[in-house]
Amino acid sequence: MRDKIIEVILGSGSDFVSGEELSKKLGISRTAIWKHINILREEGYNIESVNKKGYRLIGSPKDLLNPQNIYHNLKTEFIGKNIIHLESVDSTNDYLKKIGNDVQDGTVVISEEQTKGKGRLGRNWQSKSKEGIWMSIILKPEIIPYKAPFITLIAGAAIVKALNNLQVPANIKWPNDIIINNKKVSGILTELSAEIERINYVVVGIGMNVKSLDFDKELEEKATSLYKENYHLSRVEIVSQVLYEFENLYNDYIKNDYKEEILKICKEYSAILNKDVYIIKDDEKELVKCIDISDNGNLIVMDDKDNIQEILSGEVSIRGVKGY
Ligand code: BTX
Repeated sequence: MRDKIIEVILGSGSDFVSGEELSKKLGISRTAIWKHINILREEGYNIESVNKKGYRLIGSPKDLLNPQNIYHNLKTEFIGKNIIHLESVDSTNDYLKKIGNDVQDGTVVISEEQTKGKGRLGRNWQSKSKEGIWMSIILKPEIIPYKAPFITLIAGAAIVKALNNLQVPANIKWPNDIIINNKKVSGILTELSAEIERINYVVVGIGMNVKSLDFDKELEEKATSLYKENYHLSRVEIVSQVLYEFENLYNDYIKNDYKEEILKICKEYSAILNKDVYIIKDDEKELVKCIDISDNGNLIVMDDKDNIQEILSGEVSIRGVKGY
């Protein structure tokens, strides 16, 4: 939609385009136009607006996720030292997996758009152009493969920590969703390439809705974005903070086998601990109470007969009793 707004404004050269005209041409309300114009301004477009005349484009953008902008802000040692920035790709995870053996540890791929963004269990991840952060990190840790799923928890802890540092009250819905106001703002997809005893690489995919104001119908109820929740943050700032927090927690785990801080964050910012949720596996749905997260990162729950179960990430979905 914002591309279309720019197209119409650019097309009128130095003439103003009224809000009414834009609204008619694009089939959305004047309030929606005004919101999109504000986002374009935060992206660096200099758009003049004059009462009773409308809008006119004066200057072009600076808030892009290009590597130079990110390197400038980044305080990490190895993660994000090599960034590949794409305009469009099927999936940043798939892209990185194709070049996985040839790129350095900590390489990050960021795309403005994904045409086949993936969630877990073959699900789809909506990734519209410039609306969010769609990125993947490749890691080459010398650990045994069964320790890799914990990296999803590290990513979740890093994202909530970064967002809370930026004054966004985000929580983790174990194992891989980040939510605000009970709606999903971010998701993590970890994929592994390994042999029996050793890991070739792990790809951690992070999707975060930043500017999206409109979601496809089936997502409207359960998805949100930072802008929709009135947190107007720059994508460059978020990427830098998430990578920084991720590297610290990841080094704790890989170099020092230290998990306490990660588990502490996962518990403190959990959206489901001490709550009743449905555990969904295949076609079965069971109501349980979430009690704890184990040292291995598994979810400990109690069923209606007071039996304690340990749930492994990767095999189930979780639904809140009230809504998402
Ligand atoms: P998930 O399986 O937990 O969530 C997928 C579900 O979330 C979908 O079935 C849909 O209901 C909902 N959904 C789809 N798109 C969005 C969205 N934009 N916002 C909120 N909810 C949505 C979560 O999987 C893991 C997502 C990882 C995405 C990143 S993006 C970079 C990397 N590349 C890639 O292909 N995937 C990862």
